[in-house]
Amino acid sequence: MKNKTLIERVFLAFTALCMALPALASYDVNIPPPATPISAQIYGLHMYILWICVVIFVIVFGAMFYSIFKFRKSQGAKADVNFHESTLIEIIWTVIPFIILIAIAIPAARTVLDMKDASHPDVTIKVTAFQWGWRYDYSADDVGFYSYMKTPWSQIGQPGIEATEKKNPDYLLEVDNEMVVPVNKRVRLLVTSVDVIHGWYVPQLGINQYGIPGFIKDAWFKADKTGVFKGQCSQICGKLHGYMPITVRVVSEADYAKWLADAKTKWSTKAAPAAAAVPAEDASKQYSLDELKAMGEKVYAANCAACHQPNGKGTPPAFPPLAGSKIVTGEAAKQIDIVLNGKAGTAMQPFARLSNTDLAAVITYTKNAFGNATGKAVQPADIKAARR
Ligand code: HEC
Ligand SMILES: [Cu+2]
Repeated sequence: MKNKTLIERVFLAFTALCMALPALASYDVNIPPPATPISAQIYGLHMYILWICVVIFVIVFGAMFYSIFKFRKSQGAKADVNFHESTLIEIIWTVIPFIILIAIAIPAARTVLDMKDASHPDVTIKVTAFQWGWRYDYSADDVGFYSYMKTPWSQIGQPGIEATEKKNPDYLLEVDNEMVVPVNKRVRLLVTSVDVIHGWYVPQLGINQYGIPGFIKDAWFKADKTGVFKGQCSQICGKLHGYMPITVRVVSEADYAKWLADAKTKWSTKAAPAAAAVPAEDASKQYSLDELKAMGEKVYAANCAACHQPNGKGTPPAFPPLAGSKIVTGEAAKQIDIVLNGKAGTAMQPFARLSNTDLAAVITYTKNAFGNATGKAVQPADIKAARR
């Protein structure tokens, strides 16, 4: 390195940069293409202000480098021009930035006002954030459902547990139940939270709205093309903040009607919540302890491990361990009650949406895993009997 000339060094740096470029190729440089008039406005503002910055940059740095180069000491330049306390210059450098700021403030204010005008919605969806997922309520249609990340832990891994599966293309951005909305309709979101502050953020729809416990904030969008738009929680909301993705599917009006009809059969909020979502199954079937344990392990990994951990040790005090838990090792009725109905005011939500078989399996699994050796099984019929 010692005897390299400046040219050689520049050449080396340039070569190294070129070699790094292919790694960058999979990243987009700009913000994603807008899908709503508001996000188009935001995109336009972003480009407009970027160009203002570019012009300022070129002028300021141009003048600076020109001066440094042209009037350098070795060329005999002397710092003998004094414009200290020049009224003219002070007026110029106050007025020009003032004009630039006004030129930015006017379109920015217009966009903010448009963003906040959630009036005359065609569809209203209540968005409830929680640790860690989302609930979408289409209240006018009596439809409500949860939306969770679908990426399995086997692709993510855990501290001390290696990921065993290859990552999907939509790794960490895939959800089980998408928010579905019709194209070219005004969709109003009422965003809130039941625990800590979350952020419902879908860049292409131009929305980044806090969900704040005890408050309802609104936001709106009108997608002008069909497609799938993805986002994530934008507020650091705790341990699994990175695992609460958002997917919005914009479909034609006909497809929306079809989806809504189907959603009403699956996720009606009019029917008793426990009875609403139970998948078809034979609840009178008897399983062996081993069958239940094997099925339950999968149900546990998909639904419970995020909070109670794959090893059942939880993360106390937020999430209690199931290993050695009195409720888990004790009589089945109490345990069925908390898993089926949840515990109000805590992150332990009702799991009534799972089938009787899945619930029997996961309860049996936790009774016989993590060192809990009860040897006891719970059958689907027990769950069915316990449903309110
Ligand atoms: C979003 C986080 C979360 C998920 C997912 C979750 N739990 Fe819980 N669970 C909790 C919290 C928090 C509590 C403590 C509630 C309380 O304060 O009593 C709890 C408590 C429990 C208890 C009582 C434990 C005790 O000793 O008090 C059982 C049993 C239980 N959960 C089972 C399950 C099962 C089975 C699943 C999966 C079907 C599951 N949980 C999924 C958060 C969760
Ligand atoms: Cu969050």
